[in-house]
Amino acid sequence: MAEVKLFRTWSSTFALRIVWALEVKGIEYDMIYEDLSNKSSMLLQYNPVYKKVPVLLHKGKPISESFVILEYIEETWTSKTPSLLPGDPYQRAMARFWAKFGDDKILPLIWEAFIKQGKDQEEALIAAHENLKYLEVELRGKKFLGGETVGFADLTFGWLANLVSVFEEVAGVTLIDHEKFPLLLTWMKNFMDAPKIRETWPPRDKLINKYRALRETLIAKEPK
Ligand SMILES: N[C@@H](CCC(=O)N[C@@H](CS)C(=O)NCC(=O)O)C(=O)O
Repeated sequence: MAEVKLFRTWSSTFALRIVWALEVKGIEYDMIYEDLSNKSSMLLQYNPVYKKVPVLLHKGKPISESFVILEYIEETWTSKTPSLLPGDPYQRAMARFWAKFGDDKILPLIWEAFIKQGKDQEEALIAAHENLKYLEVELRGKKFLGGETVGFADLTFGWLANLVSVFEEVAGVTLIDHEKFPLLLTWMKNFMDAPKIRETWPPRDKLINKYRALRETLIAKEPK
């Protein structure tokens, strides 16, 4: 039995955070692909609280929630480089702060802007842009949020680098404007070009089909 197993789906960006961390650090692992419409008894056993992917199984012990798993990887494989978190406690706190900010204040708004139409979509976009401005400022003078190499916060924002253009194509709107967010756009490119990132993304046409179907379903359910 492999020492490390990752329960994921083909498209979960939360699970991709863990794929990237394991890949950039060169930690060997097996992947177990879940079908979330028919969750395996193993997933339910290992993550009874949330019943979600990702779950990392290390020496038979399960860990869930992507931020928690990233920290576990960092603390367990201490000799594996690059470090995801900096040595300085304040900088570590900042990396965690930006990661949490992304999941609390950016991800839900970009999602809303993707699945809504008309006024609701416009409002979500305005709110998303207000928050993205903080990220734009944070990226001044930096290649990655983690400095010269991809770090904890970069991995948690990784979904932006690829999914934004998928969402833009499906919804037919510009989510991230090149003029307003030049540093963020450069970060997206740097992230995609970083070792192990591009090749681990699911195929674009498959993502387009998945998110097109999902958006159509969600819009059809909206009250008219
Ligand atoms: N906060 C969780 C979110 C994980 C999550 O939402 N996973 C989704 C797939 S992208 C899932 O497993 N959903 C199954 C469900 O909600 O039943 C994390 O960071 O790991």
